[in-house]
Amino acid sequence: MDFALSEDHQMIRDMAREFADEVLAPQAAELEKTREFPEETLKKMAELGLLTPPVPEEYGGPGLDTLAYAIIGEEVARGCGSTATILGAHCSLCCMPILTFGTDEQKKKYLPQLTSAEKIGAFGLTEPSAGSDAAGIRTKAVKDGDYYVINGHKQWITNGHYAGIFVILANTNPKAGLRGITAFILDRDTPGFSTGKIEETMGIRGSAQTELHFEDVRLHKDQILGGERGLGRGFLMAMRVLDSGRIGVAAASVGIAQAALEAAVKYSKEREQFGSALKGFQAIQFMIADMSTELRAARLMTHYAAWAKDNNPKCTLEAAQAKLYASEVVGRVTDLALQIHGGYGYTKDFPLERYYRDARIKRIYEGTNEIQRMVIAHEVLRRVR
Ligand code: COS
Repeated sequence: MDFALSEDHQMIRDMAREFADEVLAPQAAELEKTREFPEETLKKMAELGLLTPPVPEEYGGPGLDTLAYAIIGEEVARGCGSTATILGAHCSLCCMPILTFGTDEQKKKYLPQLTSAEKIGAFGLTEPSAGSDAAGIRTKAVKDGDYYVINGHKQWITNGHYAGIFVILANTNPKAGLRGITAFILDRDTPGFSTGKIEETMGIRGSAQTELHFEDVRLHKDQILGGERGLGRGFLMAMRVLDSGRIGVAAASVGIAQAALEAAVKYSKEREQFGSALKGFQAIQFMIADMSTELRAARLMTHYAAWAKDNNPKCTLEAAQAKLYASEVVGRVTDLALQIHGGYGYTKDFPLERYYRDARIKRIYEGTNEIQRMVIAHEVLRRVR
């Protein structure tokens, strides 16, 4: 068993790290202050292959494996938590369903626009009545000849305000339960489609979560993800998409935790109290020891889940465990790093309070940690005899 990253993976990490240090970290505080969408940054990321790592070259992506995507996700989040959230919604939740389930025509039409950042992607599942209960979707798609007429609302949709391409879920057959849910691809300029207010969130404020509204939106049957064979398969597609998306959440958690640990170590060497640098106090050393140990475990679990995704047909258990653990670790690590900074950590003069706020969403989105525990228990009870 070799735990070392391959030369290729190291090169990818170094390139992503340099980009995060030079471009993302310096603008992270300003990005959440202005809440201006970082269009230029995303274009640069697209040029470097950082925006859609797993999309094959034939569609304009770099065609990397899931481990490379996790490494990139970590480095991006280490620089800027908001940009990592934008990346996850664009790549994991919009590109990946199109790549995994789309017809050849859909892939050829939509993926090049997404890999080049000509258009940004979003994923519309969550509704007032459907969050943890993903099958509770009320947005309806009623067949009318070759078209489906869509009415309903979505909420908390990351990138929704700026995206040009959406993968959305709607109910095509309410009597069929979760087998009546269908995924569609929607172009932003489709008549009847609009977006609502941007949420005032606690963290990841450089990204935007928005409402989506559908009023008699007519989508041709060719817009069903996967074509007519995709009819009624939307719930299962969403579950698969979320499985791999959760590896991205784990990676971003590791990235924010890494940034917090580095800041705490640096500060502990600079700050003096009682005539000595903080790093000399055992109370501080124990905090650093715990942060570093948990961070290593979270990174290993994330890399393992990425490996599982590339090597097994199903990575539900590995992804849920990585997401659950890494998102809890980033909560503890940012809390301790802030504590080491004392009052300074509580101010906007240091990035700690932003790391702390950005970390909190990780236990909530792409499936709350309570849902992860349900998924994990279900898989363990199924697998262990
Ligand atoms: N991969 C493939 N199939 C899956 C799956 C997965 N990860 N998870 C569930 N399924 C299948 C099940 O095998 C089952 O199929 P059968 O009916 O053939 O047995 C079907 O889907 C229904 O599964 P289940 O009965 O477990 O569905 P539930 O409605 O009870 O809910 C959970 C399942 C809770 C796991 C699901 O609703 C979920 O993940 N919710 C969280 C959604 C979420 O992350 N929301 C955040 C917003 S999206 S960014």
